[in-house]
Amino acid sequence: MNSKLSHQLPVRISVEVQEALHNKQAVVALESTLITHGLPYPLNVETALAMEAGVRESGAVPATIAVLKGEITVGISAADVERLGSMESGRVRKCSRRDLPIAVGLREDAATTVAGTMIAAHMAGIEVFATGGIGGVHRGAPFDVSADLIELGRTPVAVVCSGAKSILDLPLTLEVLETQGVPVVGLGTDTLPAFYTRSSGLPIDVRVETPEEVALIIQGAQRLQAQHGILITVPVPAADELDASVAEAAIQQATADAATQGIHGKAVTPFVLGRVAALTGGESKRANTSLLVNNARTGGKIAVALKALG
Ligand code: PSU
Ligand code: MN
Repeated sequence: MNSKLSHQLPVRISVEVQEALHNKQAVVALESTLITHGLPYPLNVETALAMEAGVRESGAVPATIAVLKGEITVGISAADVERLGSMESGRVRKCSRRDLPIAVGLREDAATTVAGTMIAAHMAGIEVFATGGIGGVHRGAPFDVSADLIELGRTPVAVVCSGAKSILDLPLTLEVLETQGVPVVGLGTDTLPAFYTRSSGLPIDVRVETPEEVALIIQGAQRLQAQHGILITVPVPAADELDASVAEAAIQQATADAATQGIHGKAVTPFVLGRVAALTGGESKRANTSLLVNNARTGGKIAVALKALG
């Protein structure tokens, strides 16, 4: 039922996504680490499916990406979203660039991060990808730089997100994006959104007001044959924003807990996300799901506008 991208690449594209790409329809990639490591079950599955519906509302086709039995799969089924989402997160490999050969080689079921999803989206010919927050430079551990930032510097996909959680060092994260040559665009904002809250107060490269203007910037990169990504930031809808002091207190507590418990490497982000969710309860979940669905819808509008430019 799925068809292979080529005889060489271990990439499968669903029939719906293949047809959309073939017919030059707008397609939006969605990641799977937020399903396996970012949100608790069953909220993760509900949110992933609501994001797919959000992309469709804007007239685009969603392509949720994961590794299934060692094949990078672009456009996984709702049954696979449910299966991955209900697995214990410790049992699913979180795949950034360096993890993909392991998951593919050992024929694993695995989730793709922002970096992993960008790689797969680009292989499939998808130009726009929507998610919640990207990885960045960790607070107090400036050598822990997410591979997401490096991938943005080397893979031409536009990533729609609500900035990054302030579990990260946001000023250093912006510095690395600059070094990597990644434009940071604000759709309706002139500062970097801080995930739960609409603004970090940190200025970014440009503010635009419409998906059409974002599409023009993506087209600009394509005309330049740029080999890097673009970060499109969209603040959480105002009604669902978390109180900044509540978010900050939870983040400080969660970061301190990670340090005392000796959590490091790729386990840091999932640990801190889980602690923050536990400490802030329902409010953070509402902000989180609201911005995810809003970003999916916005990604759909941008992808449609990009196709309209021809
Ligand atoms: N930030 C969030 N939610 C998430 C992630 C980040 O608010 O689910 C996930 C994304 O998949 C991202 C990854 O690519 O964590 C970054 O992990 P690391 O810091 O290990 O690079
Ligand atoms: Mn990290």
